[in-house]
Amino acid sequence: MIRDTRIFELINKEDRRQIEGLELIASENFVSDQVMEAMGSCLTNKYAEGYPGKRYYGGCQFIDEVELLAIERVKRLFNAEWANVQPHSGAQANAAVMLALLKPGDVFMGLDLSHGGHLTHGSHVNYSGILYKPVAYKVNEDSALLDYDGMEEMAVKEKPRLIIAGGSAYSRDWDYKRMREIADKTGALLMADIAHPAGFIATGILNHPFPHCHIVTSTTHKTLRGPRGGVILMGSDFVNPWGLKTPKGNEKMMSQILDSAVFPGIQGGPLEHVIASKAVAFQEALSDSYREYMLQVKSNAAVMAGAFTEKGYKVVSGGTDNHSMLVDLRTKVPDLTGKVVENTLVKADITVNKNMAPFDDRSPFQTSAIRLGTPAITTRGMQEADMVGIVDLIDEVIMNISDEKIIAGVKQKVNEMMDSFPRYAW
Ligand code: DSN
Repeated sequence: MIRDTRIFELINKEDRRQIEGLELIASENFVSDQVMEAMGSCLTNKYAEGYPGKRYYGGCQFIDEVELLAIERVKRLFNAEWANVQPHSGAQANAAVMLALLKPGDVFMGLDLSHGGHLTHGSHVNYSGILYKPVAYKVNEDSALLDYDGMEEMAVKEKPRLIIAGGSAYSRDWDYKRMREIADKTGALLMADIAHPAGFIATGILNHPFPHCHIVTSTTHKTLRGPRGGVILMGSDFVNPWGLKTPKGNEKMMSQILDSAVFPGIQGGPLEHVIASKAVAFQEALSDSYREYMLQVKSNAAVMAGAFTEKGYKVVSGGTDNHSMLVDLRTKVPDLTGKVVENTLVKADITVNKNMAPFDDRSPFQTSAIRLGTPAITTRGMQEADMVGIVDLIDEVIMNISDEKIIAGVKQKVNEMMDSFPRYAW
């Protein structure tokens, strides 16, 4: 066989980029060797359409055990009564829930994308906004905190079938209890998309969506530190009190309706190598050391947000409860866009992403803010004192945005610093 040198050359380059750089994208992390090993295993060769014990292919005896282990572990991790570990991603998990709960044209509510929501929570360019009728609740203009009163008013008026809690750029905790009250008052179902704070929820550091949310979706690769993928979970609401039906018209348990929505509803064969890798990550997340890691992620983020504030930047909502923060550039450097800052930081081997600030006057392609997070650098062993140095380096780049010499100097400092923090040190 001819070795595909080109692809492996590119993989090696990406490997170096990850090792030498400062990874501050809030949704990224570094998996353990065993998570990686399971993902790169022979399980990728196996077709297993269906569910354990009910497959459309022979030879699934070991695959079944793997999937059952993943289900059992994730249920334990989140105190769930039911789980589906097959969604290929968080977007797929959300698509399956919507297919199960909504009919085309049904109204649902999610957090406005430009206020920290997610594409799959009703963006007009996403299936969620194309097939269904989204209405978006927002954050308060002054505090940048969720406006629960506004959400309630909107729910009473719009009568959504589904309300989604969760987002991609909201650094505060969620009041699931209040949202369930709103959902109950207006006859809606409540789903939490915990893709970002999943690790905090699993370890009891932030509010738990159960028993308040009917359904929970998550990715497995952000704070949870597993392979790229998604899950759907349910607490004790799986008995289908709403009379929802499968596409064949059968009224079944919610768990059966959601299973059918994942397969055959929106997916074919599950990625069993990824499911095995998820199982490994869930086991790791059940350990005491993972809880210590999550506490360090939170503490690092708080110190980083404080350091940005010290330097005269506006941190949206004044800080963070979780692993992420939005830095609004308009107070300190009003002429610089998130796009320019993101691109310039890349030259210094510092990776962040441009992000809209709530009530942003710039487009999503330019933006007035950058989003940063601490999960990946905490996995590399960085602590509070390192956060102050990182903010100094970011500020040096931003304040010298056109000075290639200074930016090259920062890159060298970043590379030297990261040399002391091995990627797989744990
Ligand atoms: N969840 C998004 C992020 O936070 O980066 C990607 O979909």
